[in-house]
Amino acid sequence: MIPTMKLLYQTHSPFARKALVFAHEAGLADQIEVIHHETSPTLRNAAVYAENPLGKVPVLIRDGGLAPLFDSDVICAYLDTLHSGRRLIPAEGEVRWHALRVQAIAQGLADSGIAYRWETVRRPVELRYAPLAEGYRAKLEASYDWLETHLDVSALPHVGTIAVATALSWLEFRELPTFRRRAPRLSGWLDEFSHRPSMRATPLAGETFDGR
Ligand SMILES: N[C@@H](CCC(=O)N[C@@H](CS)C(=O)NCC(=O)O)C(=O)O
Repeated sequence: MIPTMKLLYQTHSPFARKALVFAHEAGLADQIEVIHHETSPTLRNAAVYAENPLGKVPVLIRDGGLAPLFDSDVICAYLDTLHSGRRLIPAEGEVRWHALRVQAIAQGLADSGIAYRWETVRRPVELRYAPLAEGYRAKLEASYDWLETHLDVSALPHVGTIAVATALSWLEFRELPTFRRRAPRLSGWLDEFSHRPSMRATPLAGETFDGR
């Protein structure tokens, strides 16, 4: 199939991978050309800014002059309208609110992990603020505990579990505070989920460039 969409992507972005795993799970991956971009708030990527004023990936570029879509939540919601299979974002009922709440936790995990990395490795040493790093560590750990209790580990994949799997695997890839010891049920679920073809097709790789 000739791709009709382009995904501005990054091989080490949890958010970009979430959108691409979602596309695989929805059976749409062959309609998407994936284009790697490096992004950082300290190193402007003009091609990404041209499509998204936040300068962030992922961005979905659609054929026919339709507006580019961002962020990963919006891209997933759009992709879910393009296939005739089981909805990956449940349309109604408590399952919908559960999936969206789990997605929100996953977004927060990735955001907190990025913030933690700024305070521990990305900023110049003299600008790092340890109490802020500890504050983000607390958010990560509380979210691991929440997922250990609340994640529907036996459910079929949905936007929330896709987002959690891509966030957790990125946190582990970057060697951020671990969930393994405090959340064994979550760990077992992630190991299982990571065998899915959608996860195997989208390995994490690469370093962040902040321009220094
Ligand atoms: N809420 C956005 C977050 C996207 C995001 O933070 N992407 C990172 C890569 S992991 C980025 O491009 N950052 C560049 C920047 O902050 O300027 C989403 O879900 O897509």
